[in-house]
Amino acid sequence: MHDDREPQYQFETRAIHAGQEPDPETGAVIVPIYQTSTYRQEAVGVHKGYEYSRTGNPTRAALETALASLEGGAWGLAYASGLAATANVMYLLRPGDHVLLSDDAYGGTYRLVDKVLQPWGLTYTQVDLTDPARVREALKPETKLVWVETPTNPYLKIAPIAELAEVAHGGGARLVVDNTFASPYLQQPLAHGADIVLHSTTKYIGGHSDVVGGALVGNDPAVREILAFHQNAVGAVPGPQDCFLLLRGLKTLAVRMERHSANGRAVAEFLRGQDAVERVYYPGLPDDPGHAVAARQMRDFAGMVSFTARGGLEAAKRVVASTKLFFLAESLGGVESLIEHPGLMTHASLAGSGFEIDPGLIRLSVGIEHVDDLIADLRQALTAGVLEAAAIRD
Ligand code: P1T
Repeated sequence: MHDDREPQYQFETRAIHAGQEPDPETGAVIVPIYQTSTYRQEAVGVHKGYEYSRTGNPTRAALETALASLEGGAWGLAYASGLAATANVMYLLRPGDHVLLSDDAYGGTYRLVDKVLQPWGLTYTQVDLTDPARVREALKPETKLVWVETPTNPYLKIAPIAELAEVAHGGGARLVVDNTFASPYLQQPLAHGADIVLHSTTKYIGGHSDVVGGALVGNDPAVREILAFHQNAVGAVPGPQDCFLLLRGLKTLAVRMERHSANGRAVAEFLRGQDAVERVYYPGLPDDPGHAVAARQMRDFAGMVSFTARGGLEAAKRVVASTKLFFLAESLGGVESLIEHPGLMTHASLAGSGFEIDPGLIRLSVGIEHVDDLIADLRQALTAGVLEAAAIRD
């Protein structure tokens, strides 16, 4: 739970200290990896607060406290993946309930709702969540959740969190904000009225592409009680080694996000000046449609940049195969730069949904390498990719 001693400290300090007191037994300054499945009891029910590691583990508890502190929430819960966290929220729903989902949502979130929960009795509507009026129109009496990513994956659209919270609450629904693309350093949705914040901690929070994890943070103790019950009852919990890696990642989150944001902006500006590029999506560009709202609710704009290559699918496939520093890979938010083709990779599950991704779209996760090297890599890949595609067409 949230540690009342921490709020006086700034984000950077809490990232290093919240929930991470030196080990009382040994003085170790880093929270140990409590690699244990169970805990000895003095007598039945007499113990030090831990019974079994699915229910609770001290390394996980430290991570949960730190995440709650960084999102400004009263509680945090950690999961084995972002989708495990998503599923855990969905267990709040019952057959017949309705969810409003972004028209631009992570493919795996869409797949869970469409392929797993819909057959089980959930209904959903996809809507442009950047426009609160559209959301108000789409609300039904049985709408229980409004599920928003901001920035969205992969078009980096920006939804106004405070306005959406008002609309959702007016309709008797909860607002869940997937904050994966911003990180708690850049955006804290609870402060704008969100009920639950979700993270794929696999991404910026872990920051080093070496762990898969998820998290939920909120304020309402009644919601925590149900979700913690689900966390234990369903069992998709992270192991202590993964929690250790996430705590380690958290300590440098602030400085990493500063560099991701600076590099992301420089890459977006570079791309915008290229003939081989048709359109750039980056909320940090002053003329981006989401810029004004993003500037209001985010500290900076992170390192995710999407763009369409001139020449459509063929050009995009060649560009993503031509970078050397940007690895062609799914996922995002690590220190190393990645490039991918959302239509064929991360969002392939949208095929047939009516919300398919533009086949010319390329998504970058701009890392924290030197920005000159990153731009040089993109320059050569664009030249190679778009020329090759043009040669094939001619
Ligand atoms: O991969 P997992 O930790 O289960 O998280 C799922 C998830 C949830 N929300 C958002 C916004 C995400 O981007 C993801 C995972 N996304 C990718 C793997 C990707 O490359 O987009």
